[in-house]
Amino acid sequence: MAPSPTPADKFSFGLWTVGWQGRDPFGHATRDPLDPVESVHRLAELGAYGVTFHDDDLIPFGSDAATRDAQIARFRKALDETGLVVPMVTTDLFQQPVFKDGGFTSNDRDVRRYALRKVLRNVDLAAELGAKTFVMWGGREGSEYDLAKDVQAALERYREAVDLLCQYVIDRGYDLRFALEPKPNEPRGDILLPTVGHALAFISTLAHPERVGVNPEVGHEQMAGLNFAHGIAQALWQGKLFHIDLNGQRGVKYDQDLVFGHGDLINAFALVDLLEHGAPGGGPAYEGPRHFDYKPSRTEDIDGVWASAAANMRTYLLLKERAAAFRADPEVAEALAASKVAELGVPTLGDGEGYAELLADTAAFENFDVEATAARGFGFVRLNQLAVEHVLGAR
Ligand code: GLT
Ligand code: MN
Ligand code: MN
Repeated sequence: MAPSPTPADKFSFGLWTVGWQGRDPFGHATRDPLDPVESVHRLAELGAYGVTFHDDDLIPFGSDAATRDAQIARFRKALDETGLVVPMVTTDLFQQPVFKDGGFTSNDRDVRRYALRKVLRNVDLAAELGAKTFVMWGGREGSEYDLAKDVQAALERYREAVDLLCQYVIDRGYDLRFALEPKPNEPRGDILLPTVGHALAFISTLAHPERVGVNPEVGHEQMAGLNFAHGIAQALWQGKLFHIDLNGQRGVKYDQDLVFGHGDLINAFALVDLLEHGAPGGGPAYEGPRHFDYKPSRTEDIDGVWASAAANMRTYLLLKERAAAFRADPEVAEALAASKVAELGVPTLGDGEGYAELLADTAAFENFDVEATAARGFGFVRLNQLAVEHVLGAR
């Protein structure tokens, strides 16, 4: 039985995803522009619950106030007609030539002030539409030439910007949190806050760290050769997974933004298992929107766009089904136990034990059978094969 998405699944899409016209550095657009109102209706028909956007996706950059208001009103009407919500809004500080050296971290101070004003206005719109998360992808915050960018000063300016935005939402009483989206490179040669780990470390320096989390994207971590499920696990463990961008990527190369699962499928399976069930040791599951940030390939026509949007949700639901079957399989339970996966959830020290008790425990060292323990296998390969067989529908 093919699972079909419903709003309860909390699937959301960016307007810039289905709306991507296929323009790339080597070729012109292959598809016509999509009206955001049309996208809202089609996404709702497909079973999505939410739609997200950059200010400039909805309101063309440079629009006058009347055009802006009219466009927002049309969009709101489509939301009301379909019941779609706007769980997240994001900011475009990368497309316009003025941001060629970044927004918050441009060497040009006037650009930084302009960027902040643009974002503040968009934060108001996000709050007005009921968004709970404001994503910031700093794709232009970076450099190509090491000597042209004082990275420490850039990080100071980044922090200054995020602190100001946090203060603004606090003073306005908005129920809105920020999520930083890491990416290692592209469009800049090197982007600041290139991975989940860098972003988490940066957040710990902020004036209001509780207001700021991460929005990791599958392909962005994989572009750096990193394990996405590991990054997500750490973000969850630190209470920082405010939002997520699901898509597919095949290895260390340009940002592919493929359909979810069309890259590393086994890692996607582990990811869905983690998001849905939390960690085996009791770590939290993910409650937020399942947001797809993909690009319908340039080879597809408009029917292919909607087929690819549906494919993201279907793949997620299939993996969710497979993950539930994996968890319910007695042989998997046995393999997990043999691999001692749950044992990692047991604290290394006993209740009330400190180093004095550990030093006094001869079983821990003097009488510990190093050779016998070293000779025992963990059985991880058997466990992984069971996962592969569940993914393939062989069990
Ligand atoms: C841009 C980028 C995405 C980000 C968007 C949010 S912008 O499309 O490629 O990964 O999530 O700003
Ligand atoms: Mn991407
Ligand atoms: Mn993204």
